[in-house]
Amino acid sequence: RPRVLSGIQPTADSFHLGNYLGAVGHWVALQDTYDAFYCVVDLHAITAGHDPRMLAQRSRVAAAQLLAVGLDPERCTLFVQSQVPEHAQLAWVLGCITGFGEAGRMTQFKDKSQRQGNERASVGLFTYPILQAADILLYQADAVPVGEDQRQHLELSRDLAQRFNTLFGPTFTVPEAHIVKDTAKITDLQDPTAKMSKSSSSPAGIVLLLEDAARSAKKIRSAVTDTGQEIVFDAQQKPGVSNLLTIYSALSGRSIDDLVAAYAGKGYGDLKKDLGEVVREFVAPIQDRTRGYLADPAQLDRLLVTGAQKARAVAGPTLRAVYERVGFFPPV
Ligand code: AQP
Repeated sequence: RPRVLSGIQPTADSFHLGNYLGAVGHWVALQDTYDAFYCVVDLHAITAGHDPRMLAQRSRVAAAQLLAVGLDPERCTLFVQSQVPEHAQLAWVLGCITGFGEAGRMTQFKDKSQRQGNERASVGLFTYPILQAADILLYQADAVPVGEDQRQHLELSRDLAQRFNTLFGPTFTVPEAHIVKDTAKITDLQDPTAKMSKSSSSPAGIVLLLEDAARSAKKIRSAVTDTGQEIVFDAQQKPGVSNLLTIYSALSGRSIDDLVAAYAGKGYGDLKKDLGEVVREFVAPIQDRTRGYLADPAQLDRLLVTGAQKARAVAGPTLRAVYERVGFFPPV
């Protein structure tokens, strides 16, 4: 079976709808057709400053949400990145074949370092995409399901795989991005041209899976919509309404055309009110199940250790091959 890998950062107390619709929702579907590896990338989560008292619990909450949305440890390998040391080990090697200028062209680094103030941005934030390449290449992933914001990082992973293979001999599968166009960029409710984002959206711009659904409904009611009154899908001219239609369609399974027809002659208020209800129905069972997994943290931690062991069984041989090719002693 072809292999898939993806990861999510435990940088907040909940995933948001962009994370779910752009990536995590697809992970669930891909479990059946791929040999699937999914990780909570806590090494990535310390690149922009973090609270050590919160990190382990956030990783647990992230894993619980992944299980709650439908990842099944019998059908996929779910683990926490820091429990698989091969990620950091391979990242070092890949960093040594990455150009400084090449890494400096990553737009996410430019945006985030600018927001933090260039002097304060860490070297870890700079090398983040190299660690991401290691995450992917260790598992010989064929496909990587991510949102549109990760496209450039995926290109770097492909370049590094090809470069390593050329320099040291065939070692890595060259991965493809798996980006589902319709939901690849869910936008901020308050700024519908920007992506919905944990770090840059205001609380009013972002709908969290684990927040009170009444709060989500309120945010949706206050979402910035466009001039005019007609409910039509036009991402250029009407990004606000189009974003709401995208979310509505993805969560309800109804097509955009069907929704546009159903709301003909109705106003933005109707659409927003109904979407609030759709979100409520969608998140209620996820919240219940997440609470269920978090009620037994020891069991959750055991499940993640088993996942890390399964992951290491694949990552270990890749790292061993890399060590041999570059001339290191074998890992012990
Ligand atoms: N708005 C989005 N639309 C579609 N997909 C999105 N993803 C993130 N935002 C959107 C996808 O979610 C996955 C997990 O990404 P991550 O752990 O890197 O999360 P993130 O990037 O920290 O999430 P944010 O909210 O975008 O935070 P910032 O802005 O801090 O980086 C990825 O596949 C991502 O594409």
